[in-house]
Amino acid sequence: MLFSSISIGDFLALSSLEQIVAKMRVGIIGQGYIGLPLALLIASTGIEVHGYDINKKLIVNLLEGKPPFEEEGIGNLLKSLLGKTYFPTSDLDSLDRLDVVIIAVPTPLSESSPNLMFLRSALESAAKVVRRGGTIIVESTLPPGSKNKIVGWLRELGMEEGRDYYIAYCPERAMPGRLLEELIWNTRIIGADDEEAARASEEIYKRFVKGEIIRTSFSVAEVVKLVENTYRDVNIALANEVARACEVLGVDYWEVMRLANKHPRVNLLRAGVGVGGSCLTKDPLFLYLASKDRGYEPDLILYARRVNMDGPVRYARQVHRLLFQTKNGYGSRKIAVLGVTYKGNVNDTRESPARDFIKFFLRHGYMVSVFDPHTGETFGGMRAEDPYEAASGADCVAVLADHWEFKELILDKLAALMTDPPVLFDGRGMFSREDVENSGIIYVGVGLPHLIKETVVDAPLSFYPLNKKAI
Ligand code: SAJ
Repeated sequence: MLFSSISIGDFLALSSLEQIVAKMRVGIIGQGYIGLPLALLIASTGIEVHGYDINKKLIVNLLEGKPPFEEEGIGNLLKSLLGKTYFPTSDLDSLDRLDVVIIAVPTPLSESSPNLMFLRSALESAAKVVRRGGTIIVESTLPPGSKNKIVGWLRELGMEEGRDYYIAYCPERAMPGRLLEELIWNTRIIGADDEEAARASEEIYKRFVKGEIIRTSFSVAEVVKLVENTYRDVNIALANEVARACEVLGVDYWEVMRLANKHPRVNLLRAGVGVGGSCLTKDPLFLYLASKDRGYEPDLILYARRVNMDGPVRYARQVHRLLFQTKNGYGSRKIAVLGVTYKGNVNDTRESPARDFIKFFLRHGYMVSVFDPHTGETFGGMRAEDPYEAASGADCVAVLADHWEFKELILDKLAALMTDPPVLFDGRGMFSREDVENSGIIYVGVGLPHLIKETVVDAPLSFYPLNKKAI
């Protein structure tokens, strides 16, 4: 029987399958960006959910009703379910005989290969707490061909697939900033090679997923997950390449994008200073590396990654050259960076392009002041309390994340605070040229015509006379 931890007595006492499912006990290993929202959504359907994480501080905060990140709806859901159906814990020994254990831990890329260390240790934990014949569901992103590895690791612990446990791969596909909404509404892929694993997974997801639920094999699900982010990364790289072409052609990419997208089969994405986040920066490489290992090198994927990775240093160097040109070498050597998260309206700074952009300027003796309304991270720059404090005395304000708050910037006020002539670098195509130029600011940025004269292409990186006060 599917949920054999329920006794016959319980079974008879329950009047409907609904209640049987509600009696299930689920454990989720990893209470981060995916594990926590997922745990709360499942708990909101009446199922008992144990959210396990090795990070004790995170669990202490969750027990106090404090989520570790900013995401709409999570705080309220946590407060309403805590201690009722949702139980955070860092004590694995307090858990046992769970019907389903879901794994949502990071699978990063370390030194050009997928690092499955956290996954392996999560599987070892899952093996201890799943009931015999229960199901382990992996939500973490996997490189293709992971199932054999997983089954092999569990075999080393004396567990046989189909006897001691069943396994499914149901990759998460939700975007930070819209996690709850996307976990509910996106199509959910269930990758399982046997009926038991597919059925147990479906029982869980169908309780809160309002999108389609589609079954496929474990290995197809692995590639589907990777190809989604590869598709996005390659398309952003195309936007970035076209934007760079526009810059040297003296044409505005944003107008090109708007007009080209009037074509019914064209959808150019937004160009930007770089691509960050924990997913697009590694998933395409998982796909590339797995294919390369088996004899085919999908070079387009690698090239797109390279284009998206070059952005921060490429644009930092351009800003430096422009300042060399516009300030005749006598600027304040201070840059203000607004927005350091990997994208707008989130507080996540993982793999953010802002990091390399800021490091470039720090390395070359600039003072970098940073303001971000969503995070205290500065990547080594000096934290400012508001955008005007950051801009005060700066040669250039660089906007790197498209937070809504930056739409409200008072450009005249910024201009008055900066060295002359003030420069705004728009890394996300956020502002209107007219508004910026009407405030007397030199407007440069991704996809905007180059203003750098050929003669300053080789602007020395340590050109400015060192201004000790500014450093
Ligand atoms: N970006 C651009 N131009 C665009 C869109 C995004 O430069 O037009 C940049 C963003 O600024 C950011 C990066 O790309 O730096 C990634 O942002 P994102 O919003 O495209 O994606 P993520 O990483 O937040 O979430 C992605 C999503 N994948 C797809 O949309 C295909 C999400 O659905 C996945 O679940 C998630 O990765 C994941 O966990 O894999």
